[in-house]
Amino acid sequence: ISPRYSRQVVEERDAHADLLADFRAGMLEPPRSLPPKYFYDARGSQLFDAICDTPEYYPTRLEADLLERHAEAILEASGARTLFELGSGTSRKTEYLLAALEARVSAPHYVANDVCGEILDEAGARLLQRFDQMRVDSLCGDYAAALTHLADVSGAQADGPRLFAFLGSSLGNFEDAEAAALLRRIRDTMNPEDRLLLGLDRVKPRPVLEAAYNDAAGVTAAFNLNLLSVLNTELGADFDPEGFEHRAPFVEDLSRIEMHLVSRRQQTVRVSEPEAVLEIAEGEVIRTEISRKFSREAIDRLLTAAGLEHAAQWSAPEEWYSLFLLRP
Ligand code: AVJ
Repeated sequence: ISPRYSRQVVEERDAHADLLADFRAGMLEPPRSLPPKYFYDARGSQLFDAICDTPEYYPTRLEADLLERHAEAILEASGARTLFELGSGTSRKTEYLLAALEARVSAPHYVANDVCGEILDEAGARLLQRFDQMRVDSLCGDYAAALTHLADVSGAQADGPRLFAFLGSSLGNFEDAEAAALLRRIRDTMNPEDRLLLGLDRVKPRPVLEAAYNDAAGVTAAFNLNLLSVLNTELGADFDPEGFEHRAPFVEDLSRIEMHLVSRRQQTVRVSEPEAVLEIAEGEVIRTEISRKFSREAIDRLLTAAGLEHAAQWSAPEEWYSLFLLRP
């Protein structure tokens, strides 16, 4: 689009090989599940963006509000010259941080990462228009691939200090051990003067949580069911989206929303790659996502496990959502 923009594919293995392996591991027999990163093809990314605009999905608005109010303080506290964001999506909320970055440095640099190339290019074009000195590099791939890439180039490129951003409570997609490993991985990629801005959704009353994942307009249901279209396209499967129902209970013991696709009937699904026939019973659940809601104790445990230390914190009223600025 411009000499100020680049996009690279950083996937270590190709995304298709990852999906094959995850499908084999999680889908061949009950209890069935898949990691949520496969939601985000072009349509899934658009649907997620539409979720953020539903009246029920509060996390985006609470986080955007915190970023709008505190972007300058965040940049000030981090001293950053570069912003590196994991799972950047449309980068809409990120614009608050980028505006504050642009006000501080003359040639700001934004490194965006997402699994969806289309959304990266769209965001890149929009950002170059708004910020006329900014350089934008897009890394298309999952978190691990982006971090590996960053570790490889960081020595050469004296771009620091950098602010790493991991927003939207995307960390909530991971169980404790995986989440701690991912944070540790981020920490290991950081230089001592770098900072991490981590956005986490917090525990709150069940009706608020459950409404956020089951909006009245059915956007979240469409997002969840779109996973079946991804599987049909990528694996040559014949899932019938009409055969499944969206559900999203808050599982209090585990302090997380679980997204489920529940089979409406006994059904047979054929898959060409890997070649498989799935016999799915009526009422059987495919777990497509976990979205953890973090208590203060859970956060402190994770940060300790990852070796990250608190530098500053900003929270929404009643601690419904928090931003943590962390040092390695
Ligand atoms: C982007 C993973 C943070 O878990 O709230 C929104 C995804 N799923 N509605 C979340 C999502 C259903 C979202 N994250």
